[in-house]
Amino acid sequence: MSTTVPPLDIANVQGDILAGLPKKVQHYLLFQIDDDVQAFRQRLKLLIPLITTTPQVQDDRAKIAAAKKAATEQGKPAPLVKLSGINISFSHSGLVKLGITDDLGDAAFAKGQFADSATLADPGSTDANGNFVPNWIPAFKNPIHGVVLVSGDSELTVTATQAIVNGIFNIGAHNATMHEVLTIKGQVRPKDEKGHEHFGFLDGISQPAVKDFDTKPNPGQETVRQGVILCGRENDIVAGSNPPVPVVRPAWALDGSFLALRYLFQLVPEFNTFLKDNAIKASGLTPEQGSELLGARLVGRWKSGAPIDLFPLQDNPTAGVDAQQNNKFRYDFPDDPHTQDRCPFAAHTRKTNPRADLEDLGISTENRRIIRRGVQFGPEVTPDEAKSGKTKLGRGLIFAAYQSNIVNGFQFIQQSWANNTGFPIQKNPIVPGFDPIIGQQSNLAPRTLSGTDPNNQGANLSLPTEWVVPKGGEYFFAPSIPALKSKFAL
Ligand code: N7H
Repeated sequence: MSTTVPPLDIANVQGDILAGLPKKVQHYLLFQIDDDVQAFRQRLKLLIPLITTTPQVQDDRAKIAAAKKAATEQGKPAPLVKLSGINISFSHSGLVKLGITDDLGDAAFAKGQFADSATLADPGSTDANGNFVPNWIPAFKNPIHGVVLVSGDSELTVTATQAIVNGIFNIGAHNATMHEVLTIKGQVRPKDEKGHEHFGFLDGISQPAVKDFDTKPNPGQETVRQGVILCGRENDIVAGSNPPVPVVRPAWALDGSFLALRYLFQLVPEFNTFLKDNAIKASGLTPEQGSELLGARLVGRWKSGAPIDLFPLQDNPTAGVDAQQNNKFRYDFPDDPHTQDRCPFAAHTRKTNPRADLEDLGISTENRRIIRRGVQFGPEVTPDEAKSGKTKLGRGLIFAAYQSNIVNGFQFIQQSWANNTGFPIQKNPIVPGFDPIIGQQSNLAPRTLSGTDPNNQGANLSLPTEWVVPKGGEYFFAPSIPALKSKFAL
């Protein structure tokens, strides 16, 4: 890619990346391109005007905010603003199918997530030919060429919008240009659980701010240079290069971003039973409070979103939802430098964004940051599941994260941080252990982590089950609008 790039025009960037498609419901239409590739490319041309760009998302968000404000002034509940969004991304096998052979400069993307599943330590086994096969559902074991994201305020809106997409590509008709491998249907959880993932924790609180786009970062929110998320921009660098070397990419990759998609099931009743059976015992804590505290120490935040580095013993729901407070921490309190008194080293948020644990060693985490979108799928836990402690219905998180480099971002976080018992580094003699939420081993052997009991930090807690179960995924590239026009469509 040329070293002189024009300033960022956000109208070129698909809306989900920097701004996040607003959604109550989101469908991920995973597709294969049919053999008449030219016909597909002609049809893609018709889709491009419907793709939601970043300024359009900003407009939609402004409409939602205005409706909310007007309703509050009238003492009414905020109405649902009818809107929908569309984005599209392609996998490496999709590019090959389209005859696009340029090397996009990302080894994980080129390999595809199925082949990468052993690196991620997804549970699985070795087949007769000595190849690792993850325990994924069949749909993800065959090539997926791309994904269309369709989002909106309701199932009705999204289904209607998806029908338009289906019509453009003639899906299901005799002259189809693509076919559906699987549509994963996600939806935000109901009522008070809105914004909370299925274990019950408020999610999506900590995102990096992007330089010159998110111009008013919240206290504690780190700003990353644009090239950490967008290909071809400042600080889009080769994995592990020091001094940093810009990645060589084709010119058309500018302002695209890689999407790591994961279909993650969650064993919620089993997780809750574990918290109940292993409640932290301390004077003044009821068993319920002890299990809430254990949950908070596994995640790094209370269910309300309040970070335990700031509120180690008691939840603070007001701070949990307050963007002025809920990221104002670095795991480096002066009275508590680099210990796990307040937060276990292996807590999910500390593993996946260790803040001062690395920065105080002079190691920047900027190129490890990802922007997480994604949404919950599946029903609420039924009374029967809650009573038996056994999952009977599938539910979880459609994890979707953007970055300019999967090797630097998602893959590194999963492999070298979450699954690495020695991370965060230099905590001798303490071995932090696995990220209890997403840390994994392909043989499903029990995992341990330290520091969960604030009164007995040397003790290791053994985790008998992996409560997050990967059942599929793929790496995609979300091209810029100009690239879609010039390189992908006819
Ligand atoms: Fe995580 N959870 O409910 O426990 N995550 N995550 N995640 N996650 C975060 O800070 C969760 C997953 C990150 O900057 C919160 O926004 C669950 C994967 C990163 O402080 C909660 C699943 C990867 C952060 C959860 C899951 C990550 C983060 C706190 C799977 C990457 C920001 C809310 C089902 C490999 C950390 C917040 C920071 C936060 C949960 C998956 C990464 C509650 C249930 C696969 C970078």
